[in-house]
Amino acid sequence: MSDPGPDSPTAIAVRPETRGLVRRVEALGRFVDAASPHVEPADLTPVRDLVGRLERRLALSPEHTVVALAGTTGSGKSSLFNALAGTAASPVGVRRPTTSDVVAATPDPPQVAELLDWLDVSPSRRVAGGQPGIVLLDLPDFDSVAAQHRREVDRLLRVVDLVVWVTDPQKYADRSLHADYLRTLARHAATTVVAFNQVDRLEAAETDRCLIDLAQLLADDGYPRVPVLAVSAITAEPGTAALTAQLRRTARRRTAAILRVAADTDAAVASVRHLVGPRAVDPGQGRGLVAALALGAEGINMGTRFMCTRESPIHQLVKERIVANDERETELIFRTMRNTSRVAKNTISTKVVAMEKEGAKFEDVRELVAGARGKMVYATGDADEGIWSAGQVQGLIHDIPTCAELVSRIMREAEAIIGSRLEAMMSGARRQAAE
Ligand SMILES: Nc1nc2c(ncn2[C@@H]2O[C@H](COP(=O)(O)OP(=O)(O)OP(=O)(O)O)[C@@H](O)[C@H]2O)c(=O)[nH]1
Ligand SMILES: [Mg+2]
Repeated sequence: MSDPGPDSPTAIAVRPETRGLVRRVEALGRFVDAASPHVEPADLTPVRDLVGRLERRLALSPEHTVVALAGTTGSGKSSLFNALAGTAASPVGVRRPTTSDVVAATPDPPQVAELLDWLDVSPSRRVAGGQPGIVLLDLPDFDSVAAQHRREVDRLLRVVDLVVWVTDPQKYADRSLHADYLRTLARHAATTVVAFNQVDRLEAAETDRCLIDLAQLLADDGYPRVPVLAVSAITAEPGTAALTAQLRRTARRRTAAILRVAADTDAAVASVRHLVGPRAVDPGQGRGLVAALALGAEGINMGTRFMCTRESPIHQLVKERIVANDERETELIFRTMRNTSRVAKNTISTKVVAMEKEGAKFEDVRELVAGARGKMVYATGDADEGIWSAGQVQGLIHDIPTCAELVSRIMREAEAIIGSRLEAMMSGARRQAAE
């Protein structure tokens, strides 16, 4: 379970949960290499390209978040860009479409020059401005009369970390926005924000009605919990405060790039799954079930394993952390209180154990172990925010499948063990007895 070496293209000084992700992307690359002699090249090209892109993104300053302002022409992307960046770098126009080449704002463009080169932002269109940790992009419109605009938008939407869809009172139900973009990108819901712009043109009651309508459309598109922020790029009230705060939070968490890569990796794995035949026995899972049945149990406990499934409602980063952790990364807390509990090892659990050794009573650690703090781990994805549960089985967890895939895999493995390995042992024993 070692980090990639310093010469690896994915050698990045990042948080522990990213290790698992780096390994998954690298494994996907190895799969593509191994499969290429046996498969139509065209079947693998999209995944090969994706692996290259994901490795590059992880290597290029994943601590920065690339945020794209995207939307229909005239929704106010450039106006918002200027307001958020504190510049007038992106011309705002009355003749549509106005923006034809992407413009980028970040407080210190030379610091992220490589990232901007990779994004193919022309050096003459990089300006200083905006939030630390954010690379803000003003995109052309996707509904343009200029086909090149749409190609440019589609190219950038594949590589950015977070998309702010900018819409307005007239076009928020636009068919192309919902059918061509939002619905097809729903796997990136966790890294999507919607800015309902130009609310200065509406009465408060009208704004509320539109927001309810828009939230329903977004839920139908697969975005039931996406933040929808009412903003105005040109008037002080409500201004862009809500969007600025949202981007600040995004920059502070520094997780959008990781979440984005994780979602693309899941999609890539799903796209090549049909190329793989039934799997041989996976260490642990089917085996664990057979062993438990042999010992007299009626089933197996699958707490940590189900936490690490696609449907599990905990934060994607906690799932990535479980994949990255090995079996040694748990800890027993409350031993001294005769109420032992096994939890994921993190800064808090280590502190609690150290305090217990010094004779701490429950009162002394109460604040550290509070359930409310633990819940925050699952909500924010910050594995060090509190105490959270994980079993040693995490050492055997290497993926984030759907529950259906997981259960059928375990059953398949268990049946293979019982049907071939154990069955073969039986007949061997019977043969011996007959001799
Ligand atoms: N009232 C009002 N007008 C706005 C707002 N935001 C933008 N506008 C106006 O809407 C028009 C279009 O704004 P742009 O910022 O150029 O829109 P865009 O989305 O960048 O357009 P393209 O570059 O063509 O895709 C301009 O006339 C802006 O002044 C807003 O919040 N309120
Ligand atoms: Mg524009």
